[in-house]
Amino acid sequence: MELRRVRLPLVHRFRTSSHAKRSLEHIIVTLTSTDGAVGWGETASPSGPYYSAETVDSCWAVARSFLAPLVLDTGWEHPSELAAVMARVRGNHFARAGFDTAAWALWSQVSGVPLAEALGGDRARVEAGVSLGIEPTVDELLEQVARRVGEGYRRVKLKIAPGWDVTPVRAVRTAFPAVPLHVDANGAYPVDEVAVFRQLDHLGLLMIEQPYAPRALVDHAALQAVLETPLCLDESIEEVDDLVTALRLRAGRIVNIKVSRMGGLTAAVRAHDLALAHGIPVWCGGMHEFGIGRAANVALSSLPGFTLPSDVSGSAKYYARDITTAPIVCTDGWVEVPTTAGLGYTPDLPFLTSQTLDHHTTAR
Ligand code: OSB
Ligand code: MG
Repeated sequence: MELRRVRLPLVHRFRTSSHAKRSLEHIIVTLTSTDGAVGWGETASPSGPYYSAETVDSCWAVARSFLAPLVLDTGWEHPSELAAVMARVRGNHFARAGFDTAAWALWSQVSGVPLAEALGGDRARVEAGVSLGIEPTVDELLEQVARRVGEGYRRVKLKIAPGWDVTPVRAVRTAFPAVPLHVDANGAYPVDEVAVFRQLDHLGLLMIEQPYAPRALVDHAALQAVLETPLCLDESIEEVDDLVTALRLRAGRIVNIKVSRMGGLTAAVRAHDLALAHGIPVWCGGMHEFGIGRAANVALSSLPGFTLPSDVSGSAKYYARDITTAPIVCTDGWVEVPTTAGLGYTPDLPFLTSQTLDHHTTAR
């Protein structure tokens, strides 16, 4: 097992309600079986604890001290068995996701089936949306939207925050009346804020993502009851059990499923299955993944319940050069699902090595 801390510069600064970033550091997990088969996974935690409690340092520490020995000492036939053992570690979903995705990549490689098929996917290509950060001015935001719509992206998501909401969103809606549009607050609003959402309710949005703090499920349910626009939960859904609670409370009508936030593909597929059984549409969210995590997101998005465009933009939206030999490419708003065994993308080892800040190897 190898763990690498890898840094890539972002082509464009990305600001959310909580913070801004210019480069990202993710952990790349490699699992090599005794007969030489290889599976790659990605832990895509942000550096700081603003999206969730995890950080790249916490992931690195938990991966080295707890997950690496646990994974290496576990014999497994199917990745879901490994996920069940890793669940002994509470929380730390981003850290677990790197190992879980590497196990799925290894398993699909050894089984000779594409990862998407191994997960239950049945689409040849997936619809891509794009997530746009908070810009210094409305004009700069309009430029970003024009550029991405021009590239063919099939849905645009705008980050909002108190003080940057109705005005920029209305400006985008006016300039692009037909573009499927949604907003994401990353939980930045106090639970007594309703007026802003009533105004956004008139702008023909596909959804309003995570208006309130993650645990405020009762408040999300109260807001959903007075809005036409569906609420979408992101940060609130870390466990499949959180989805059970949210469904029972009617806290939202759409779910963003993230591989990282759920702790891997195993849990992401379970959340998908539960949402599908309840008639709740889902889409795949992103954490600005490098090529390895991005490939896992594409595979997941091919499952039947992913009926809304996912945040699976091409690598070029974030990185001048990705860590895979071929970047993920979005053409006219679609990303092809690989048909070869395993992940379908190969790491570019020399480039990966050149971007690696720290490296840890363990073997049994
Ligand atoms: O809320 O979806 C989010 C990025 C970092 C943290 C949280 C979020 C995001 C994104 C980026 O919106 C989506 C992507 O990877 O393209
Ligand atoms: Mg979100």
